[in-house]
Amino acid sequence: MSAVRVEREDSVAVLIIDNPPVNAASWEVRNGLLAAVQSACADPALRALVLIGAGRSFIAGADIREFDKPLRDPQMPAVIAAIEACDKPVVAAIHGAALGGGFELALGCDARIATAEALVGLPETTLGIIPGAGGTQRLPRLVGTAVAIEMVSSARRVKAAEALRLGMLDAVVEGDLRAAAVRHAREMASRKRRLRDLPLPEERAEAVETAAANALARGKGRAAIAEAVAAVRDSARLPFSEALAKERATFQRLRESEEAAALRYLFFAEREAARVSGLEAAKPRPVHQVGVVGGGLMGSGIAVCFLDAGLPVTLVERDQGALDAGVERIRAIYHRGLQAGRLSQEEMAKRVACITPSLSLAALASADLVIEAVFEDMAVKQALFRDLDPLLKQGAVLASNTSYLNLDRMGAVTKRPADIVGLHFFSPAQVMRLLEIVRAEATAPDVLATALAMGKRIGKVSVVARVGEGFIGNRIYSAYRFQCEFMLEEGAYPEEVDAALVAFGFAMGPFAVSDMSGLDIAWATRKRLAAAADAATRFPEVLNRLCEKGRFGQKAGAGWYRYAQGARRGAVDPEVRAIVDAVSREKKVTRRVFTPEEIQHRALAAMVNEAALLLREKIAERASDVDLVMVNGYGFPAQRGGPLFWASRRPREEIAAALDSVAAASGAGFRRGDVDAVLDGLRPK
Ligand code: 3H9
Repeated sequence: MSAVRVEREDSVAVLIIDNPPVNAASWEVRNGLLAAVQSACADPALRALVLIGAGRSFIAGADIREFDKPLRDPQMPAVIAAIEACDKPVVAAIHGAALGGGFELALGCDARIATAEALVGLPETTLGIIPGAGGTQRLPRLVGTAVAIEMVSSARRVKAAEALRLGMLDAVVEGDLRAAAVRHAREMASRKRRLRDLPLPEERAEAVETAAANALARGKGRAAIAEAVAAVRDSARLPFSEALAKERATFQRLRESEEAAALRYLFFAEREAARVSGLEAAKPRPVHQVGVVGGGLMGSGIAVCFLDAGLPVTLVERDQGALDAGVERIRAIYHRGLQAGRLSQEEMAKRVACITPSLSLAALASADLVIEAVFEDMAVKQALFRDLDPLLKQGAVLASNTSYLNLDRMGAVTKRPADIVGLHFFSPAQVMRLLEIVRAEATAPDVLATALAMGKRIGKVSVVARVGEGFIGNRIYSAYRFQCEFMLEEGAYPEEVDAALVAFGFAMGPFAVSDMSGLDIAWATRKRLAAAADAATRFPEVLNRLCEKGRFGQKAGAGWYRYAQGARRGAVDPEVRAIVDAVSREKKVTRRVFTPEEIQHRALAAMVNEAALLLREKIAERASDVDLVMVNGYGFPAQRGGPLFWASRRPREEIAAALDSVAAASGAGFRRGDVDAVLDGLRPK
């Protein structure tokens, strides 16, 4: 079947784009559109055209799967040129998504009308590219340069009501979109309204400068943002055709970049992660009410995730003080949103009204999903599960937010181990995109399916892991941390390691992160692990020495760095250097200088090796799941695609050499993963 078919309504041709599931603008779509537009334009019996999508959207954008190879003609700009050359008005009828090339096609039409639930926007920068079919030139002619800069650089998806207010749409309609579009097309008679012919709206130069400066500050280090800002600004600096050609050339250049390849990989990795083996026939259980036990930082953030998705939340705490503090934390989160203009007073009141605070676990009797976010201790969690078991209704899903502990042991104290699942949120839960869903031995398929459906509903990137110390993320992060600390013993200093990893693209280095989260937690975990480990396993030493001196990080005013009262940025501390030097001496290591590149390769190779082990142990299902976890939960730079994607783009010998150094530093207990086999699966064919 053709991707574009034409139906006639008297003198109006309706071009229906039909390329399930989201009408991506593949070659078939572009080719079909071009032929249909040209033929309708040449038909003297026709007076106007309507473009509309079949299924659930208009056009979700270019077909990203085509981006790894040179694009085949006709391209979207040729389709738009044909629409502009046609002397009959063309109306875009938008429902669902009109994003990227889809919205650019709509901008190439003479009018845009949409349903109230439609979403429009130019999200290209999230894929490391800029719009390539005139979006950066036509959008400013409707909304002004400042707003266009904000939209293109933030990749924001705009709801119909706002799009109408801003002038991106001509009308928002209730009821039958197609009928309304045909009517609109008829009413246009033969009037054309090409956006390329419109002047840019008047605006203050200052507003444009501010928008550009904000966009560049937020998009620091991301090539696509700077290019997108420059392209939008060209709309005021260059003749239309020249700016259009320049935009296209930039789009093509960026499309071929490593950064764009990495971001495309992550786009598909997110969708792939939802396909979990063994769930083919599983149907999620309905969830209408959620319970959260524990109103601390984590619990309150988790509650906000569900409140934001329109689900009522019962929040349970042990005593009135803690309960009040939990509710207050939720209010504070919303208050910050209110101040930043992210939500209205009315919306805030509505969400807060959906919280039911309670001091009794019995208040969770009607909840469909209960998540515990209490102290990270097996005995505490088991006691809670024991108490909850007889109170929850049959079929309720009981989730733990544990980040390390063995979920099988938690489930074992209940009569409903099949209903137990891990929902590991990252702090702050309402902000971080990652959700590690942990599948215990006994977790029922429909319980796992429920967790995945919930993850999607609250807008998280969900990745399923099996039970194992630290699941996917914390286990890899811990291997990385160990390696960074081994490098200290061999000659590096914390600030050198941090600087090298920030230069790689991490927002913060591992030691700055450790100071922020607190060294005492890692210390306790290591003591527990060391007690169970064999003699061959090597543990780094410096952290222990710091903790023995009470240097627990920022909260203590000292950790890997020294902190002035209330400061969040630490200063290099000679005492830390002295401790590091002393540990090297005790271990009889001759200290040597590390280059930033060597630090990066060692630290990342440790991640890669641990990932290969996780895949062998089947704790992670696929390589791209691991990359998703590290990018969305641990600050790994998205433009590098994740540790495994990054390594798959480096020379084999380089990775092998880095792995040898990791092995040498890690001692006799080191286990090597099948790194090459894993990377082979990711290397470009
Ligand atoms: C662009 O347009 C550049 C231009 O400027 C260049 C000049 C023309 N391509 O997300 P879902 C697949 S760049 C190929 O689960 P939802 C997706 O992989 C593009 N495939 O559904 C999945 O496949 P599968 C700018 C695509 O309802 C299936 O469709 N546009 C594309 O949760 C369902 O997807 C964007 O960045 C695509 N463009 O969300 C928008 N899009 O079933 C990207 C989706 O095999 N898309 N697929 O796993 C989205 O944001 C969401 O898909 C959307 C629907 C909101 C539309």
